[in-house]
Amino acid sequence: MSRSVLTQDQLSSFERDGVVVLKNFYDRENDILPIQRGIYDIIGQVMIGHGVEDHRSAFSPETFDDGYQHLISMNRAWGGEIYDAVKQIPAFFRLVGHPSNERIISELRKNAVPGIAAGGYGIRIDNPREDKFRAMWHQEYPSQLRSLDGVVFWSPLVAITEEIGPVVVCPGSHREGPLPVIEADPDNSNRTGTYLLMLHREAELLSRYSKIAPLTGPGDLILMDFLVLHASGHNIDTRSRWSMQFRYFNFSEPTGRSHGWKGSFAAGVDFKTVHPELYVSSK
Ligand SMILES: O=C(O)CCC(=O)C(=O)O
Ligand SMILES: [Fe+2]
Repeated sequence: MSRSVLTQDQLSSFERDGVVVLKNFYDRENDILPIQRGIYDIIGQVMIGHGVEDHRSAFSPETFDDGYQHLISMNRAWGGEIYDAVKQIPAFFRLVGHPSNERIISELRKNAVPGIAAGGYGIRIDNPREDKFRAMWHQEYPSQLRSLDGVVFWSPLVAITEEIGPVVVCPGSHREGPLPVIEADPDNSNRTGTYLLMLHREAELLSRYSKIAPLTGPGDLILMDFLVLHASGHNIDTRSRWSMQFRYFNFSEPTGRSHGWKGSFAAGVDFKTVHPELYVSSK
């Protein structure tokens, strides 16, 4: 039999905590650097597109996002253009489809038939002190669906410090099973779709768990169970926090199979039509 990707320790941590951090999992030179270069090139193209002079130094993996803060200070919508563009970088697709990712699912989920969640991959750009797109406390399942036992792959492109705002996770909370959600009042929020979902009885739930906020860097990988509670940190740095996420699921998990592996908001589906029992109306 070929060697496992995950150690026995990592497997049992994931089972116990619903989260595990794999240091230096991807190859910085071959897997990560081409993605950073792709972002650098796209920032250059957006500059050309909007007639902004490019005074950047040559590409380096440490400063691949140079010029981005300047662009969004001129026009925040150009940041949205970059956000939509960078998830189409071929090297990013190669990382999403990296053979080790599929192996991870097979090792974590017995008899899995692995799938990549369509529309469930992208590169977050969390800008300093911007709240609109910050993820509130959530389980992944309602906003992704596909299968109950999916796994979030989370891997940064910059050094994740306390200031830039690591993702925060409640180890062990996946054992709650799927939890009901409510929707924040859209009239009193600038959020839409999945960003409106909030856990029902959030404070009481969170009071029962400790929190971890792992400091990671390019090449590291955090795996999160689709049911573990997690939230975005607050970026109080001056640089944007660039991080990649994609989701694998399991075609052989009965709940997902019974709804035909439907996707959620990103697939144009309102999750409460699939799981009305997980929705608590606040009206
Ligand atoms: O990176 C973040 O701030 C949130 C990440 C998250 O919720 C996810 O990757 O599923
Ligand atoms: Fe999430």
